[in-house]
Amino acid sequence: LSVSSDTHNNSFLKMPTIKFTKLFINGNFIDSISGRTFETIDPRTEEVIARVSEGDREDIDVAVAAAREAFDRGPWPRMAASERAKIMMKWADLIEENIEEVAALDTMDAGKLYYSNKFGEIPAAANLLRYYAGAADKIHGEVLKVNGNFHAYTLMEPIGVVGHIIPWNAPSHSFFIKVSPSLAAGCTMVLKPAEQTPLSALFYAHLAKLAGIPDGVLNVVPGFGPTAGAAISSHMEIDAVSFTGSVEVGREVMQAAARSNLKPVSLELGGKSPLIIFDDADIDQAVELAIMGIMYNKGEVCVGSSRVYVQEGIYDGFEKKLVEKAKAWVVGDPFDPKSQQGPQASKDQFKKILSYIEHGKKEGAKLLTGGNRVGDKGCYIEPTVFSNVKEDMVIAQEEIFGPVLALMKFKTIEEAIKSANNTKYGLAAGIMTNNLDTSNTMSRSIRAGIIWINCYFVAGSEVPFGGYKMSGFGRDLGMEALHKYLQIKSVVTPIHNSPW
Ligand code: TXE
Repeated sequence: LSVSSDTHNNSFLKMPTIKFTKLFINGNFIDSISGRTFETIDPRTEEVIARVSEGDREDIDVAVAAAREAFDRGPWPRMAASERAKIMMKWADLIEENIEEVAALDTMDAGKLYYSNKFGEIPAAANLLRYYAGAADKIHGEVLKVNGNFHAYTLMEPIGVVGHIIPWNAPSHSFFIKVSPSLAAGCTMVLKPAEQTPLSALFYAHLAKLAGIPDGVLNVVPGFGPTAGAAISSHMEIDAVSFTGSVEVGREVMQAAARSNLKPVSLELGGKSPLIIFDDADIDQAVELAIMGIMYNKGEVCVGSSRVYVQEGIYDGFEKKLVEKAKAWVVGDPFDPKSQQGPQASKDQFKKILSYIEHGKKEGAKLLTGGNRVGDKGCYIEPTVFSNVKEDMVIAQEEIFGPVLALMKFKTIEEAIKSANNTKYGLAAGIMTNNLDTSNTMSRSIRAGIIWINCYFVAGSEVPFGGYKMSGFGRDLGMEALHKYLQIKSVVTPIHNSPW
């Protein structure tokens, strides 16, 4: 393990002042009705960055009323789709003009690498706006020929007021994954960022106003899950909910939706994704992908390759190189360009990961490297690799959401398929082989929403993303995501004197 020498020395960057800490409702930044605020903490130092207004049920009511008004009577759903697109494009440009500030906010709030925010996640988030802006004026129904002297057509209408509940591991990307397609569809919305990472969402709200998004269309209400979050999923005036987070809360969101107005729900939940490396794979490339697959964003990635299966012929060589690579992985201040891994996003997540590591040791897995906290300040954890992991161990079954890799060996393709599917989750999987038959068989046999062959993490606005099994249902990204925010209306009418 390498520790960056510049840990906590941010002299090379100017920290942004925090400008937006209030609820954004109906185009204004306002205090919460209760007047309460909560702290958002910097996981590099465990110090308070800012106090943020705490939205609760009554603030969600006000935000929903604004979104309802903007949907029922406002210009957004009625505007020419190309006009909506223009405003979305302008918003995307403003994000890029302010990229350093917003990248720094996510680094301070979530411990994410600054340069990865600046050159990766946030440009990708801006491009989501552009992708869906391009789709806005291509949303249309069909004309249908029916029996008798009738014809029918379908209209694709926006579903209405949408509730978005998002997590803390990718605050910018998850914000735009939800907001962009729903805006393009003509919906209005209330979004609750995670309580750990409210800052970039509020900054984006400010930019939305500058871009010309009409008041009431986008409302951002920071707050806690059981209060503000639950108020969204149970609200009678919210027409659909899109959620990304844990399985436990996904279940609660679905129950609340069922008990209230039966609003449709889409859930993007966790994963325990396998990376399966066959004997014919290039070992160096495989090691590279295995490390990136789990250590990227300190393992706080729903598609992280937390289970790595290696075929027996190359296992020993792979294990040796993997451990060398994990030991050389640089943990340090996420503002430092030399750092490859910053702190976990919160103290709770940090503790959860360390307790899984202890569990792994007790279960009898062999700790090859890592396993400890780095330093005595901040939420830093060593890149950790376990071998001798058995399929039924907790560390092979539960989502750890940290830099912890479980390494396993397999002999045959049948065994690899069985192991890959031996989980309640089904979000992603990676396969490394040069054999076409092997990759075809594997990609069809694994029950997961995305399969990467000889690559990992490669995604884009265009590629639908979501889970099988308990990783949830519904798809974010791609044209597929638009359908979560649209309803089909069929219209049937007589047609007289039709020649055919
Ligand atoms: O998630 P929660 P947590 C997994 C990951 C992580 C674990 C716990 O394994 O370690 O979940 O993280 C809001 N009604 N993922 O506890 O609680 C909450 O305020 C409505 C995977 O942070 O699910 C936040 O905005 N909303 C994942 C959001 O739900 C509620 C990303 C997610 O928080 C609520 C994050 C309620 N009753 C965690 N309770 C992924 N799929 O990428 C909480 N929330």
